[in-house]
This record gives sequence, C-alpha cells and structure tokens, in this order.
Amino acid sequence: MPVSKFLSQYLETLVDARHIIIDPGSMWRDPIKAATDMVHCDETVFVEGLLASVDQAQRDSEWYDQWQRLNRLSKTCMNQYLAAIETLDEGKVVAQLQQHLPNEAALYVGNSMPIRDIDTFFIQTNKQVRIVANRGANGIDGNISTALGMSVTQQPMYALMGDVTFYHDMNGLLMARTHQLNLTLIVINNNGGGIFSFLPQSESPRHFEQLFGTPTDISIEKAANLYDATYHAVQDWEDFQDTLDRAEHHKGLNIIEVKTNRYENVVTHRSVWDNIKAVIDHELL
Ligand SMILES: Cc1ncc(C[n+]2csc(CCOP(=O)(O)OP(=O)(O)O)c2C)c(N)n1
Repeated sequence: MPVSKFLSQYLETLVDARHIIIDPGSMWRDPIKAATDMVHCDETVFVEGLLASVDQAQRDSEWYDQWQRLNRLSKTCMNQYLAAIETLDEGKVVAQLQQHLPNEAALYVGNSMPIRDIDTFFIQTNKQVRIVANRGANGIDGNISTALGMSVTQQPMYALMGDVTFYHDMNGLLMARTHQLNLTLIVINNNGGGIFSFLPQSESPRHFEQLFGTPTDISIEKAANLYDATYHAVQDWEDFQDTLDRAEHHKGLNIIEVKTNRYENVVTHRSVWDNIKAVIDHELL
C-alpha cells in the first residue's frame, strides 16, 4: 500500500479503473478495497515481465511525459526549499541522510512523520538502500527492537524515528549492549507527537498538548548513557554530516539526536506542499 494518504485517496476515486496489486507476500493487503487483481509475486519480476511484453512504441505516452515533467518540477521545488533551509528541519534530515548513507545500507524507518518524510524527501538514488518499516497498524511500539533485530543480518544498519517512538521502546536498547549490536539510530526530537500538529485538533490549545502533543521532556542523552551508546546532539547540517561519517566507522550503538520544533515543522511542510501545488497548477493551466 502506498504510504501517502493523498495517493490512496486518489486511487480510491478511480472506481472504474483496473487496480492490480502486486504483493510479494501471501496476504490480501488492500485497505482501500480497490483490487481487481491480486498478484502474489516479487515486484521486480512482475515489472521485468511487463516491460518485456510492452511494445516499445506504446511506452511513450502523453500521460507518462506529463508525469515525468511534474515529477521533475516537484523535485526542483523541493530542492530549492532544502537548499534554503538552514535550521534543523525534519524533511532535510531525510534528504541529508539519503546523501550520506553508505551504499548497501539498510534503513529502518519509524511510523508517524519519519515514514512520511521518507516518502516525500528520500528521492530516487542510484545507491542500493534497503528501506524497511513496520507499517501494519502504524504502531510506534517495538521500533527500536525491530531495527536492532535487523542489524544482526543487515549491515550497515541505520534507523530513523521520532522521540515518542524512541521512548515507547527504549527498553529495547538493552539488546544492543547485551549482544554488541551495531546500529546508528537517528532520533528526531520534536518533544512529542509532531504528526498531530497537522490535524484540526491542534487548533484547540486547551487539551491539545495533554492529549496529542504529549511532550515527554526526556533526555535522549541520558537514555543513551544508560545503555552505553555513543551519543551526539546535532548542532547544524555540517555537524550532521560529520556525525554520520563518524558513525559509519564506529561500531556499537550510535544515537544521533536532531532537535526540531513541532510548530515550525507544520509551517515548513505546508510551504513545500503549497509551492509544489502552485507550480503544478501553473503547469497544468
Ligand atoms: C502503539 C501505538 N500507540 C499510539 C499510537 C498513536 N500515535 C501515532 S503517531 C504518535 C506520535 C509519534 O510521535 P513521534 O514518534 O515523536 O513522531 P512524530 O509524530 O513527532 O513524527 C502516536 C502516539 C500508535 N501509532 N501506536
């Protein structure tokens, strides 16, 4: 299933279209209940088969060209935004991470905003990066444990998650020490559930913080110390790059904290989306 809610909502409107779901698993994963065909098969094998059977001449279509053009315009918009932003920013963490991940790295991504930011800001790359998430019911539980479990067979191993997700499974960190596991864990600390600031209830300040924002005010540094992790709080983008470079050559558990602000995060995300929408609307005029 696509991560993007907008894409899912769009797919839901296409009631007369044929929806072919390719799923390497054996389940019926179709939360919008739109499948007309369910193919249980490796996606790459399916696409390779499809490409081989498509007539070259039919591969060029107006729709495809437009799709590519809009994609290029959106990328340019996003790159302009990323280049201009100097303060620590959640979308830029993903873009910078993409640039600095070593080839053949595996990246476990927590739910809430990190998986959505990966969907938006982790653009196409020639690097081989394996991105994994526990989507299921979008749980913020057990994420550290999953990343540490993966680290046993996947190296170099990275994880990206929010502070509440980190807090929820902090006990899982013990496994890193007990079994000398190697993981670089990047925690985006906006002191609470940043995703909820995008929802209408954020306009009700009376109960919002207690029920949705849920700031924990915990010290990630102290938690890192408790489990003998190597900890660093990122100061700026250069520091983030240096820290990632150091972590690449440092075994054990590395915890990198990036402090951001929930309120600013909404403003910056909306400005990227609005800019992209304006450019696309203009193009489609
Ligand atoms: C086990 C579980 N409990 C509660 C939730 C509801 N929930 C969804 S996102 C979220 C906040 C996550 O905050 P954080 O990990 O800091 O990420 P951010 O929203 O800041 O990106 C919560 C509590 C959930 N998805 N799973």
